[in-house]
This record gives sequence, structure tokens and C-alpha cells, in this order.
Amino acid sequence: MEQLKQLRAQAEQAIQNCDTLSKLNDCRVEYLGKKGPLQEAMKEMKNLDPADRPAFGASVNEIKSFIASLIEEKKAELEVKEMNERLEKEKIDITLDGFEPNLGNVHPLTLVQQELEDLFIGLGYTVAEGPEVEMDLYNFERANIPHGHPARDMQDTFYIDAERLLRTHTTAIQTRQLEAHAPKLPIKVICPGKVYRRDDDDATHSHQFTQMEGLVVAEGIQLSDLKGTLEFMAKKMFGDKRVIRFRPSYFQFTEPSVEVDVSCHICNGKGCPVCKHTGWIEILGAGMVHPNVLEMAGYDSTKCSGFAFGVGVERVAMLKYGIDDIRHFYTNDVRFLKVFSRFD
Ligand code: FA5
Ligand code: MG
Repeated sequence: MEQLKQLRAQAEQAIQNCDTLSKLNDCRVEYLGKKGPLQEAMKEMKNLDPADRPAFGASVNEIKSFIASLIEEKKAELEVKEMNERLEKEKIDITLDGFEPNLGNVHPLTLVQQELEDLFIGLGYTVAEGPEVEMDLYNFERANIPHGHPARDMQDTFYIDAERLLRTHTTAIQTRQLEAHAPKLPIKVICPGKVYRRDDDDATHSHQFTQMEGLVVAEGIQLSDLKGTLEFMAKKMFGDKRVIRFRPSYFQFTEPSVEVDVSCHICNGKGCPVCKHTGWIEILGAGMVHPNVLEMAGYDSTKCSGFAFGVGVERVAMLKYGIDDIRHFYTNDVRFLKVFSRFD
């Protein structure tokens, strides 16, 4: 009984001295565990006089529950203490400036392409695409430009082999669309995509650029439908600030043919290096689809007619956003690209 008393005092002291939860747990194992002194004491009971056993047992149990309750108390105290310490250590200073994430934004060419698409979708057109590595057949022959024809020189071409090339214009998608639809009417599509030419790069020319073809075929389509469509597009894209003009032109795949110029946004028509001192920037070629093109695709050109246009997306973007050099679109200077984040 004397030993038990000592044990009680010793345990009480040990628990008091615990300053962390893990030490307290060690203490619990030491005194209340299976190999602890109290378990041992119970084993000793059989050696006692039977008359002393109940009092001894009661004492051991009393010490056990005394130690258990001390541990509980201490545990609650230490939990609060450790929580406070952690809160202190992990304190977040919400007044510190954070790091602004560096977000990307839509490329200006994508932006203008999407704007053009939205505009034409609003007019009932659908969007069609085609391969950039194209067959001579769709890029030239079906566009009424046979092998050896001098009109091929108008678009200096990157050839892959005798039959394949990098398409020089989105008219290649147009001829595919005609073939895919024939003889169904009407057709009303726009065909955006990258095109390639062996042009020398300058302020308004790039060897890789973007075009968007428009094609409408139905009964009784006239040049006035084309003119109205292009005027509508120009107004929507450039507002009333810019003047446009239709200029007679020549394409093998349209008859008659026109080109559309917009007054230069840099000099306002006075003449400058960007517009090569003409005061105008050409944005598109267009015309009435040549009967040969309709016939080759499988349409009866006496029963339907159509108009087509091919607009240079970079040129539109330059005029719309006042960009003085087409090469800005491809050099990917972040300072240039960031300007367009507010238009997303
Ligand atoms: C054509 O490519 C014809 N396929 C357009 C067409 C389609 C006519 C349907 C009739 C019917 P052109 O070569 O002019 O035409 O090019 C059309 C437009 O693409 C030009 O008006 C210009 O805006 C743009 N463009 C032409 N070459 C370049 C270049 N090297 N860099 C940037 N834009 C260019
Ligand atoms: Mg041209």
C-alpha cells in the first residue's frame, strides 16, 4: 500500500511535468499500459492475504481512475496550448500583396477571326474547314487554273510534290465545299484558315497568313448581293470611320471580279509606307463564281449562280486595331499580345 501511494504521487508529478501531447501519451502508456506498474500490482494480488485483497484492489482501481482523469485534464490543457502555438506559427498576413497570376489571352488574329465568324453566322452562314496541305486539284484546277496556266504565277506556291502543295488561298476550301454539296442548293459557308505563299515579307505581306473565304450559291444570286454583303461586313468591322472602294480585278475563278480596299488607317488615305503611298489597303478579292468552277464541281451553271470572296484576316485586324506591321502577329512579343487582353 505504501508503494501504491508512492506510485500515485510519482504519476501525478510526471503528468504535471508533461509539456506536449506526445510526452503525455508516453506517460499514459507508462502508468496505465499493459506493462505498467498498476497491472503488475494486480498480478501481485494473489500473494496477499485474501482478507487484504478487496482493499488493495480498490486502491489500485482508485489510482488508475485518478491517473486517467489527471491525464484527461492535462490533455485538454495541452490541446488548447498546442492549438494556440500552431495558430501563432501559421498566422497568415492577409495584408501582404499576392502574386498576380500571369494569364494568357486570345491572340488578336483569333479574336478577329471569331468576330468575322460571328458576323457571318448571324447572316445564316455555316463554318467549314479544309486541309493546309492541299491537292493541286482543289487549290488550282477546280478553281479554273489548269496546269501551266500563267495565272498560277499570281500566287507563288510552296510545292510538296507534283500533286501536293501548301494551299495558297482558302479558295481551295471553296472548291471542296462545292464538290461536297453538289448538286444541292443553297450553299452558304465561310471557310477560315491559314494559307502560304512565297511572298516577300513586308509591312502588309507575310509568307503565312490567314484568309476567310465566303461562298454563296443559289438561284439568282447577283453581284449586288455580293456588294451588299461586303459593305455590311466592312461597316460592322470598321465602323463608319473608314471608306471602302470596289476596284475591278481579275481572278480565274470569278467573273466579274473585284477587289475591295479600305482607306489606310495610318495616314487616313493620304499615303504612307504602310499603304505603299496609295492611301488604300486591300482586304479582299471577290466576284461571281465562274461558270466553269460550278460545272467542274457538278452544278448546272444555267440554273444557279454564286458569289465568293476571300478576305485577308491580318489586314482586317491591322485596320481594326491600328497595327502598322503584319509581322507583329507572328513575332509574339508579349507586350503586343497583352494589349488585346481587354478585348477577350
Ligand atoms: C485570293 O487569294 C483569292 N483567292 C480571293 C478570292 C476568293 C477572289 C474568292 C475571288 C473569290 P488575293 O491573292 O488577292 O486573292 O488575296 C486575298 C486577300 O488576302 C488580299 O486582299 C489580302 O487581304 C490578303 N493577302 C494576300 N496576300 C497576302 C500576304 N502575303 N500577306 C497577308 N495578306 C495577304
Ligand atoms: Mg489581291
